[in-house]
Amino acid sequence: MLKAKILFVGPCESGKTVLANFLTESSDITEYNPTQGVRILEFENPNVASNKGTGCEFELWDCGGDAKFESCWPALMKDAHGVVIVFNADIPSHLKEIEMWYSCFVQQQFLQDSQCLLIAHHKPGSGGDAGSLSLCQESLQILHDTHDQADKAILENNAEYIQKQMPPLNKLKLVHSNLEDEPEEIRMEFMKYLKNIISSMSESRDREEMSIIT
Ligand SMILES: Nc1nc2c(ncn2[C@@H]2O[C@H](COP(=O)(O)OP(=O)(O)OP(=O)(O)O)[C@@H](O)[C@H]2O)c(=O)[nH]1
Ligand SMILES: [Mg+2]
Repeated sequence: MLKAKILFVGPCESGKTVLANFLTESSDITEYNPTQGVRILEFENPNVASNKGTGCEFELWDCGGDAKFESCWPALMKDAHGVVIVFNADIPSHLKEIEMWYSCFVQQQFLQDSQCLLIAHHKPGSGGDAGSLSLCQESLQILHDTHDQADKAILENNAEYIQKQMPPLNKLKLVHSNLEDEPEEIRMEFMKYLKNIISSMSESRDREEMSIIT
């Protein structure tokens, strides 16, 4: 039985816990309760199997986004098979932060880009409330200060554009999640991602077996 460890990382309050609960059918949306360190959710999916047809188990590590947990990161990263970076597409500063998460959790761990998935999570009402408004004003100020094209795009909340402008992030798969309007879309995308992870794990296990007998 293959067992895959998948991390959910990204900025605070981006929706990691909500998404992790939704994808593992663990619990419904509640009021914000910052994840302290990590929560490990175990699940099996009958639709994802190895190339020999055996079942797979998953551990979804829902990591706290607060930088105060940085000292725990090495333990979280250890032996991870996949990294999902969740950010709130309506918060301009999140688009910049994803570079840091990618660098620490993917590049420095020598994971392949195919092992990483970017999720632009859309919360209902996000973008129109007072908090987002002040964030937009903040980035408007940055825009005035720097006249930078990238900041302009951040301000326009154009996740695709910004991703394309930020190599090496432009090689990553970017998907959108909107649990209110299109909940099945993200479930399907996540399933595809898990299947890819399992098939590369199966292949590397096969190679290992071959190398032993040859
Ligand atoms: N209704 C609704 N609320 C959401 C959704 N996504 C996030 N929220 C709200 O935003 C809050 C923060 O989301 P979390 O998933 O806890 O954020 P997080 O990324 O796990 O944050 P940390 O654990 O601090 O890193 C939630 O408690 C919800 O109140 C959504 O899709 N629908
Ligand atoms: Mg959380």
